[in-house]
Amino acid sequence: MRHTVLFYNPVSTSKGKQRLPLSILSVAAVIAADYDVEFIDGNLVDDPAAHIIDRARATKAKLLAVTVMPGPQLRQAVPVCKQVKAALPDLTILWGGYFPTQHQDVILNSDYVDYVIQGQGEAPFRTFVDRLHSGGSLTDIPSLAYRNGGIHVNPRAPNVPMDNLPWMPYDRLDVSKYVGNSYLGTRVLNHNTSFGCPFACNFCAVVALSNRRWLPESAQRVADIVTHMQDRWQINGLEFHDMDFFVKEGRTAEFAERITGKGINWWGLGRVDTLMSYSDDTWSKMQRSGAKMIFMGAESGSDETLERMNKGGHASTDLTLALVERMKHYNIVPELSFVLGNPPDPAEDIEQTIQFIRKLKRINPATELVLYIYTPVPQEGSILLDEATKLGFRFPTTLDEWASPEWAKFAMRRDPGTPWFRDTVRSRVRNFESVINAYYPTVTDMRLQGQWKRWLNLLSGWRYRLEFYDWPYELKALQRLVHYRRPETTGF
Ligand code: B12
Ligand code: SF4
Repeated sequence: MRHTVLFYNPVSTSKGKQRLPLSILSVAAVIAADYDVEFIDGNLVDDPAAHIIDRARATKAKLLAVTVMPGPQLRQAVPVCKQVKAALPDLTILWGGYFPTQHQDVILNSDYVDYVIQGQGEAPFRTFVDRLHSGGSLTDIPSLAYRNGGIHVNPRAPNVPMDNLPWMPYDRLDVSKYVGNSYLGTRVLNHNTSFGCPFACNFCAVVALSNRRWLPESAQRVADIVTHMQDRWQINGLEFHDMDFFVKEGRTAEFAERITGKGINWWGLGRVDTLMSYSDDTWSKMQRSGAKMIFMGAESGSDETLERMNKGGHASTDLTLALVERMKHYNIVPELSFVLGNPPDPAEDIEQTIQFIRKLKRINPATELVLYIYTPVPQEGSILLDEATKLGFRFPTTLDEWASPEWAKFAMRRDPGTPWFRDTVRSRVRNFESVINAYYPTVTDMRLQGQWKRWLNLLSGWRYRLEFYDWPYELKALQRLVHYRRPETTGF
């Protein structure tokens, strides 16, 4: 008899913008040949707890596997898992993903999550599922954290190369519900082609997950999957959700060659220094293959701050300026994220970055901006976290606290309420953002066309020139009127 395993992806985005839930699909992939797998997506159903309870009763499932990012996903996961556990105390609840990898203790101190798997999930998940259904010790599984008297955290399992893992089980969910419409095209899907990142920036949650390892799918396999997506769902746009798609130039160039001519526009995340080291030939191949926009962490307008962030590699502000200039020639839009308001002097940090962003926009006005506010992540040896701790910062000690609106805001990195971050500093960032986005309206907002762009640009011109950003109520009102979409509302 085949057992059923249930998977739950808590809500992560606004209605209509849902993406393929890659986190649960990738762990489901390794058991799909031997178990029935069912997905409940909080982005598609209004009452996920009721669905889970229904499906668990109908299928007699023994396991609910949940992926959890901090923020709104965590906010939904907490009450839903509580409700499910109260209704079905024998259903084992297992959490994996970014939040459980960083905060296992607070999770296991609750009485409704039974186990946590940390880091790359596939191999430990397979062992866990087999033992849960066929018997065997659950406590000596690598990467597992569990309660038994106290909280135990097992050493991590060795990472598995991506090409040794099965394709995601696309036939087990309705993929057509995830085909979206964006700047990239009218039929857009998403895929993940690698695990990890070789760097260790000390504000970044990826470090705890992958500990500086990067494991890629081969260019051939990526191209095969993309071709399958086009044959099966007629995609003309693709988002790559890797932490760093571009680590190996050879892989990027080969992939680009393989998909050239298919009419697929694509987007991915990378590093400024890596991309700057690519040859002109690779850039031309990327352009020909449909690369439209690349997301990169520029992080700061100060080299000293980049150093303190442990950005590593050859990261520098000069390199960022050179790259945005270079990308103009290939008609590929740079989408740059910044981490502002770093302790100990957030106001000074913000001013330096504002000046730097003005320079960037002068060089390449098409540059998209994503402005985050610094929030600490648990990381050993992080100078930023040490400074934050000295200034009174503490992580929540219960899941209920994590699920509160204040801590959800913290996770969204726009209005975090950290002890060093004052209201005046927050307004400075948001006012600057309103003015610069009005002065250089984004190309990714498909609703913001011709006339509106001109109006926003005209109205904001005097402010931008005089560097006067305070009280931009007229711009905010107009932006609301035309539903201005900040790039980071896509979540990266
Ligand atoms: C796609 C994505 C999104 C999507 C939604 C994803 C979804 N699940 O529906 C969108 C765009 C909506 C989004 C939104 C946000 N995101 Co986001 N997102 C990502 C991104 C780019 C990829 C995640 C992904 O799918 N990866 C591919 C899968 C296969 O990998 P994975 O999730 O790591 O899964 C592996 C393991 O983690 C583990 N695993 C994961 N889940 C499970 C579950 C079980 C049961 C098991 C056993 C194992 C397991 O096994 C998997 C396979 O090895 C990551 C960065 C990155 N590249 O990882 C950021 C990232 C996860 N997001 C992040 C953030 C901050 C956000 C936002 C808060 C941003 C914002 N300011 O608005 C929002 C809020 C989300 C919410 N509502 O809670 C941060 C998390 C930071 C942190 N402190 O942990 C990340 C790491 C980006 C970053 N570098 O800062 N995001
Ligand atoms: S910020 Fe980017 S480069 Fe730095 S560790 Fe995170 S994913 Fe890697």
